[in-house]
Amino acid sequence: QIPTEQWAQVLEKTGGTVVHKKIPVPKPGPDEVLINIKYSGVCHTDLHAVKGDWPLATKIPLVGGHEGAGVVVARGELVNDIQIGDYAGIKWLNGSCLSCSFCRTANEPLCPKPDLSGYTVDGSFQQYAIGKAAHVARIPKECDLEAIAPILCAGLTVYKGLKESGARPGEFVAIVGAGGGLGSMALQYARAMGLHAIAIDGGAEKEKMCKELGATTYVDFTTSKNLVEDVKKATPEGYGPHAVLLLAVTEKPFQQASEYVRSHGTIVCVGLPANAFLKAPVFDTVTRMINIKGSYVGNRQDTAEAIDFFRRGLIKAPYKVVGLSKLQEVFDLMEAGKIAGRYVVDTSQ
Ligand code: 8ID
Ligand code: ZN
Repeated sequence: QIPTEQWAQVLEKTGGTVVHKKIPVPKPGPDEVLINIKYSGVCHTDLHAVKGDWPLATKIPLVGGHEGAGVVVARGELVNDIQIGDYAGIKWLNGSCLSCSFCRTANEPLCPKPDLSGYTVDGSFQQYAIGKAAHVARIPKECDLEAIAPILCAGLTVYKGLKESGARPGEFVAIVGAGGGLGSMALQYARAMGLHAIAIDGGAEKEKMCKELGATTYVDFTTSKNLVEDVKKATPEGYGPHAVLLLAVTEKPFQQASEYVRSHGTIVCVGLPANAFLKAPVFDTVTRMINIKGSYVGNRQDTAEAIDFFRRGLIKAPYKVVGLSKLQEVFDLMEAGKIAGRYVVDTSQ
């Protein structure tokens, strides 16, 4: 009962718009599963893929999307640890070689030969998507597929970023871009992990959402007269947050974070603004012992842990559902910075 044709959103030209059209349903290879995608989150990475603003080419034509939640409908002959009818998710890392020294040490996202969903292989903006069985997210049956979709990239990525920050319960973390998709998830994971979160973003709608999600303070980067002071003031003794999670899609906050991070604190870069560079004063970095690092999605264990926080009811970030046919409108809102939280597309519409 798997159809031969399906609806998908297809990018036919880098820098163009996506087209809602019918394409063939793919067939899984021996080590792959075919997932009937019910819902997919829309990540800013999908917009980077459309615009082609990263130093890494996408496949063309491309079906984007890497937060796809659905039901396994077919599997290759080598797959035996996931059953037809199981819930599963397509995440950014669609597959990796599993034999290099990165894969062997649970650093699969660093594999030099990765398959990236919705980037180098077709992703979840279609009704039937393929994933390597080793990598598809295992989703417990009690989870709601609509609500869990954004966990598959946004949730996983910020959970890993918070772990990489080394921040411990009771400490302070600044979330830069807190009103966006990753940011709204970061506020919920931070709270669940016992951290105090300082939210930084712009506008009243995002302020309201951030406070509802558990931020102790909101700093509006569009109106603050002195952002560095405002962030430091929000921490005990004014020494600044122990960690900074940079999720914004502009360069400026990446240059600014070293000015307010606490001495011996850690700046974790996650957002991927085009053509951006990091800059920090060497003197302060040395004498204040500042750590600056990157964090890139998460491995299979991080995925399982991030999903389990959700399963336990600890992660409730707002999202809006629209039909897959409306994807271009979601991209337009995202480009304008007008999305508080996440959009999820319903592939049946
Ligand atoms: O593994 C990774 N490292 C990873 C995984 C997933 C996504 C990285 N990303 C990258 C995306 O490619 C993108 O570059 O993280 C970035 C954020 O993705 P998103 O959360 O999906 O984007 P969004 O929903 O548009 O949110 C961005 C927020 O940043 C705010 C915006 O207002 C928006 O709410 N923002 C900006 I743009 N400039 C800001 C500033 N100067 C700012 N917030 C505070 N200060
Ligand atoms: Zn993503």
